[in-house]
Amino acid sequence: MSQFDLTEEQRQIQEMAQQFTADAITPHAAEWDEKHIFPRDTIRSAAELGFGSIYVSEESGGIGLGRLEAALIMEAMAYGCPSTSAFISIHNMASWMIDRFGAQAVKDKYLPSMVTMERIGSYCLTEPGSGSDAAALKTKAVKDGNHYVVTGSKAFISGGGENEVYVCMVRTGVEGPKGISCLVIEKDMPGVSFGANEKKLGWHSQPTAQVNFDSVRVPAENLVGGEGEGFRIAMMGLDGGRLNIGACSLGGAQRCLDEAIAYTKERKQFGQPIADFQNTQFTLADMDTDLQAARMLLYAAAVKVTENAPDKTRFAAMAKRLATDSGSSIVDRALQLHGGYGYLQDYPIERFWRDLRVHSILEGTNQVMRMIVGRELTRQ
Ligand code: FAD
Ligand code: 2MC
Repeated sequence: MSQFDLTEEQRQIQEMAQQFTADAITPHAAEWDEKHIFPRDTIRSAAELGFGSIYVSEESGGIGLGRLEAALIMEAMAYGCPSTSAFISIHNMASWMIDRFGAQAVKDKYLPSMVTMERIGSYCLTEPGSGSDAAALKTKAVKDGNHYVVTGSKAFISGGGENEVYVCMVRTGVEGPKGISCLVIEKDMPGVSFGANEKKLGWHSQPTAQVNFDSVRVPAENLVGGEGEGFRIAMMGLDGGRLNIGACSLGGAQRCLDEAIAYTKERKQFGQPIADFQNTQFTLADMDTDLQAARMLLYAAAVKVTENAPDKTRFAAMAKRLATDSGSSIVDRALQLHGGYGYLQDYPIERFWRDLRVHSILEGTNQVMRMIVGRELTRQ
């Protein structure tokens, strides 16, 4: 085995995720997209394989794997449906934050049902007035005896209205990142309400909605980490989340590359398969090169996050930026190679084109990724 190969165990994990995707995701993904079906049963089956708690520790009931293994699983599931894979990634991020930073009481309360995905977790950072400038968030949590009283709104929440558990970044102190804490809020707590399901370009297999808190009384034991630690916890969650979003772009791009190879070998124009034109071969060659390069960087970044390397955040940001930009560009080229048919729902390309577009925006826009990298490179 060379230094750059996956281990035997990693290959087995990858193959298991590929098999699950072929059986349970790929045959249904177009229908989920078209009819906006949220596939809760399939998501639960993914959890039976441990995919709801990939890097939750074994002590807490998770499967305790590293971030490269998580990326392999997300990439494999995204080959069938990037939207569903990314949804499961967000749940993993929220669960990990509770496991890694929560006291035993909050872990005991939420993790057993989150590991099985009987209860699904959302990650709530963005607000109507604060997206990229996440540390400007305003949702307030005021201590009142053994409770926090929470008031405010979270925007664009994946799983909003469907999920049971909301891992929320709230303000308990001063302005800026140091006044932010992380609090677990339940769907059914009095004062929690949801906006309408947003109408989106893609990601149709999962809901996105605003989450509103009107004087919600949350037990103080639901605090994850200490007061004022929420921003750092949120950012550490995103180091892994960004890898997974990048991996979802890789999986989607690989699928579209495979579809493009098959299609261009089949489709004939000017009396020959379009795969025989040099333009087609050069396009396919560049698509594969871009995909492999992005994959290598992402796998390297994943190992750095697992090992808590000092440059892990920069690498996760670079990998997310490259994998999501390359992924969308690869899918766009696959669509072009399909000609007019690529634009039709009869072929899967247009769904991947729509689903991958948002990966350059969420979990930090690709401009924010460049900001993270650039700041670190020029730090004194
Ligand atoms: P803005 O921050 O207003 O940015 C607008 C533009 O300005 C962007 O191009 C941005 O790159 C650019 N910009 C901003 N600041 C700078 C700067 N300093 N330098 C250069 N350019 C800059 N959030 C959650 O918390 N949880 C979720 O589950 C979640 N799910 C989502 C699901 C979907 C489908 C979508 C679309 C979003 C989701 N989000 C979620 C929110 C997402 O993280 C934000 O949309 C994203 O972080 C960008 O914030 P914004 O939309 O407010 O854009
Ligand atoms: N790990 C650990 N600590 C971190 C960290 C990380 N990855 N990133 C920042 N911190 C710490 C940082 O060290 C600092 O602490 P200290 O003051 O003790 O040194 C503190 O957090 C504040 O950091 P910054 O000074 O860098 O904070 P700033 O306000 O400048 O913002 C920025 C940083 C722009 C990177 C952050 O606001 C950001 O990531 N914005 C994008 C928001 C985002 O990604 N949203 C995604 C929402 S989730 C989603 O979309 C889903 C689909 C789920």
